[in-house]
Amino acid sequence: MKERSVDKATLQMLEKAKCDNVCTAFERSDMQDPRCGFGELGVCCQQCYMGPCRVDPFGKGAQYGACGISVDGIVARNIARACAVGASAHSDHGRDIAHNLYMTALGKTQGYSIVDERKLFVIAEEFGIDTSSGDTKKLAAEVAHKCLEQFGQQEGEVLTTQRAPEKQKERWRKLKVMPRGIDREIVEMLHMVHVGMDADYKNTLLHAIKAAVGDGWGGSMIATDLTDIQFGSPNPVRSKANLGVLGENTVNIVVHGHEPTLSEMIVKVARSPEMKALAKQKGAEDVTVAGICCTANEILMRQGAPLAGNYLQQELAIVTGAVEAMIVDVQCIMPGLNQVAPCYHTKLITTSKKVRIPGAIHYQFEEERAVDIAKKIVTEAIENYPKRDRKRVQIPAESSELVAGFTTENVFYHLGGKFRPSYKPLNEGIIQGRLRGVVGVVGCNNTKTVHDYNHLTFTKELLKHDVLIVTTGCSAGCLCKHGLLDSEDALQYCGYGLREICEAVGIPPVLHVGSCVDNSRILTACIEMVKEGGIGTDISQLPVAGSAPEAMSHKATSIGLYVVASGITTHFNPPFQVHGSKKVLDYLSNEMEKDFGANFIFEGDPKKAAQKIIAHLDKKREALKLKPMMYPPLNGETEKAAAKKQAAAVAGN
Ligand code: NFS
Repeated sequence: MKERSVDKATLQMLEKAKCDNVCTAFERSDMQDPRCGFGELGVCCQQCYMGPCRVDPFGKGAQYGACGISVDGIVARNIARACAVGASAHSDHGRDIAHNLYMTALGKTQGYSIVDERKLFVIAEEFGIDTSSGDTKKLAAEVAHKCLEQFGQQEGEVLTTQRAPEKQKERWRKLKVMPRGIDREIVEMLHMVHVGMDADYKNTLLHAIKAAVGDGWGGSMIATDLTDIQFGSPNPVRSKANLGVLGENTVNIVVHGHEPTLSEMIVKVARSPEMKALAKQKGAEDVTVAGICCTANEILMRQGAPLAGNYLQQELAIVTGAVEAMIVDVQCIMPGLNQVAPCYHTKLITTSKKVRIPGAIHYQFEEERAVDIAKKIVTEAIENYPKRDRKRVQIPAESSELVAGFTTENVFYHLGGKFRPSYKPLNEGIIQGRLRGVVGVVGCNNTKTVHDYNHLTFTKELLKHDVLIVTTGCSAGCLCKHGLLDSEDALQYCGYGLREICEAVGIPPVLHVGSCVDNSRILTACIEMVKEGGIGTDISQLPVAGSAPEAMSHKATSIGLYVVASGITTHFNPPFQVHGSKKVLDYLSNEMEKDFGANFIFEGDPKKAAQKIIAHLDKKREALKLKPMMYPPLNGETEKAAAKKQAAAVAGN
């Protein structure tokens, strides 16, 4: 049988699914094999009803679509459309958060407050808003309004892009990829991929980048900042991850999706004495609220709520037979949940007007009635508890300890005084050769790779080579589950230099910085590294890189494009459907470096990918004339042998 996952809990639940006669994404994906080769190469065009057209990749048959579009145009347009869809999803999330904050400031929501006033003031000042009144609500309204304006802005530059280092901005202006407004660039992108529009692959790709920059430095950045303001900036917090966090004797509520507005409220309501009492009345010991996908990351970062699993585990959480309700909002929600939930007692509840699933119960979320709706949902889950069929319950034992909750502001906070984080320990570590660099490992799961294998293998390889990891999204979910966010346990995987830094600063070697919109924290952390000095005057000079080793969603396309356009070389796998066009492939994997100082690495083998990223970091170190690495990489030896080698290396230094 095909290898499915490296996660024991996942394998156990896949076995159970088989016994229970439940079909999951793993089997549905198999049923799609063999995949269409034209589609895989990106050479199938469906932009008009003369199509679908496809180009013969072997150069024998048709070389153009019916309208005359070339293969390069087709491949670029497909990527650009995917990017526009992904950027719109992230940015619409940002808009909803801004709307919630605005309504809260006007006193029109139920149960919300403004938690991080300090960040509100910092951002208000950055936006040039007069803060002298000290009136939190007034300032929140102005900040939220300013952010909402960025979506529809027609001219100028998106406000938050101004945070980028000068060189980066100059580059974007020169290439005309500086976004004017967040929505504006997405709409223009969609216009450009209409039949009979842009046929120049490079022009198409550059506009896709413009829309993507509007996402990363606009919509996503706004989502992060305003979520921090409204729900509180995260702080290091201990929790647990994997399906083992579900309770044998507790009411289990799984929240899944992305926007924290409803899930924050569900956590709050579920922890209330009223709901705990109701749970006891129904025979349960307590109520457990655990998350899947990025909702998990949001409530983990701020509330310490446990993470039940990542993208490919959403159906498997239900297969445990122990979930009373799965509540979903937006994005990455498999429609297949409605085939799995009826096999058990689980209630599937949709809450967004943008997401309805046939067969699911729909309780539409409205911020004006947020507490009431959350109470209704939690009550419904608790009342479902007596219907749990004990004979069909099997909860995997797996759950790992972790520390999450890192941000650009707090990661080196205690070293830099109360108001200013200092990136000195990080930059110094890199300069002295203790740390090779920093790599962001992010993104989804994909049935085309063995679940979690790429995230884990890639990350472990980098840790051995003294690379500090920052993580978000379902990648973070994976790394949490496998103990890499445990500040003590994870050190066994680290090279000596990285280990020293982690021990001195008191952080795990893999820093969880949040959900996928929080990739914006990785950008702002890079700004701080540039500001601190000594390792380059532009992000593209820093010894940093990115990777999405199991990418799946169109949001990942947008993320990949804005990260590379920000000067961060990025490994992306499975690759964009790009291999049908040599020119598009060459632009993304080589030429982009001339324009943006970074490029894509499309590599399927996670070990080889890690080696390529290490070579990239070393190239950056060399260009900066940094000292050679202080210690040799950890080479699969035991901890004792490693300690010996470390001592020898220190003695020889
Ligand atoms: Ni990111 Fe989050 Fe996960 Fe992928 Fe989906 S949850 S926004 S898209 S699958 S990491």
